[in-house]
Amino acid sequence: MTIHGLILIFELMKFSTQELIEGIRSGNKRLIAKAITLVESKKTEHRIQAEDLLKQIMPFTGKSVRVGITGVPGAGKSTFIENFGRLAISNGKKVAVLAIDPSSAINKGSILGDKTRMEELSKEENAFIRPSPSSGFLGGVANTTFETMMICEAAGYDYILIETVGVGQSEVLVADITDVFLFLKIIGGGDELQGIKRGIMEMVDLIFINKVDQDNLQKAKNTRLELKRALDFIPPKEKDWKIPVLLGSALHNEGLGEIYAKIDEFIDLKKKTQRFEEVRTHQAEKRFEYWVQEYILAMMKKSDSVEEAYLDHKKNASTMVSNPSTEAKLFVEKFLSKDSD
Ligand SMILES: Nc1nc2c(ncn2[C@@H]2O[C@H](COP(=O)(O)OP(=O)(O)OP(=O)(O)O)[C@@H](O)[C@H]2O)c(=O)[nH]1
Ligand SMILES: [Mg+2]
Repeated sequence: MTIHGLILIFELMKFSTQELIEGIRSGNKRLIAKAITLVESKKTEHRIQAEDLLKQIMPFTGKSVRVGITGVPGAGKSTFIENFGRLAISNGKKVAVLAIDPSSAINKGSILGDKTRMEELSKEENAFIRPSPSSGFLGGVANTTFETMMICEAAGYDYILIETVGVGQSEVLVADITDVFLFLKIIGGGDELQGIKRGIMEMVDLIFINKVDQDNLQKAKNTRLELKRALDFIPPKEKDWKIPVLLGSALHNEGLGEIYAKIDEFIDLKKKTQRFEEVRTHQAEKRFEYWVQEYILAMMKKSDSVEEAYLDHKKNASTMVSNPSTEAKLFVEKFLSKDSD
């Protein structure tokens, strides 16, 4: 075991589940951070404690507004979160900031710490920022972020702001754990570069064109017009909600009040139409289904012969000896079909 691993175990052993829960409930940031470290750990004994802790805090979760924020690198997501977070705090709210970074799972090391510095926000008593990268596989990253979010909710945070970091799957993962999905766009750069693919547009609830000032106001308005035209071809995600395209500057604190009001309006609408609960239920079911598959596979692979067969079938699929779906079916049927027992 590495020194870091030993320190982690020692650090976590110092706190009982009950102490951590009391710490979370009383808003003790040090203990909140410890609890998050616990749910992030992959060690079996930590996992057992984490699951016990999560079970006990579940009744206190669910009351926050979960906001996902996406946009190309440099679009201003962190700057937006810093100033939006401060605005929410000035309105009497508590704000937690998390990041989801599937690329750190793939490349291991991550520069997430740098990317989520948010100096002003971090000084606020009513803000909690968790920059630590999640490691593991793609679904696991989203799961860790979800469990971290549960801890923040039990600690009484009203807004959970989740920044997508890295490219690829992060939008889908964030959309699957949030209530409102905000897309930060910058002028120019071309639609392809800005990831305005249909897939992303279908997930978006609000668009903020960032870095708008007097010099580029006209260009920003043109961009808005183009976006609105593009949106006309996208089937509406929520009935009665026309995706707002707002202009402003995250850095200079312009337009953030409008976004704040729009998020409120959107959440109100979703609650009124029962969509709020409906979507959260669907998200939870999807997570459950995902984990059923993960655990079945993990349990099965505990047997050497199954692991061996798994690798054989996987190889047939990866070397294109056979169709991947066929190989998966053959593998599962070998061990789970009725005649195998
Ligand atoms: N002029 C101007 N600059 C901005 C604005 N918002 C952000 N920036 C600048 O744009 C740069 C990138 O901002 P970040 O907030 O780090 O962007 P990000 O989207 O979080 O970037 P990644 O985390 O790397 O994906 C920084 O230098 C910001 O100061 C704005 O409204 N106007
Ligand atoms: Mg950032």
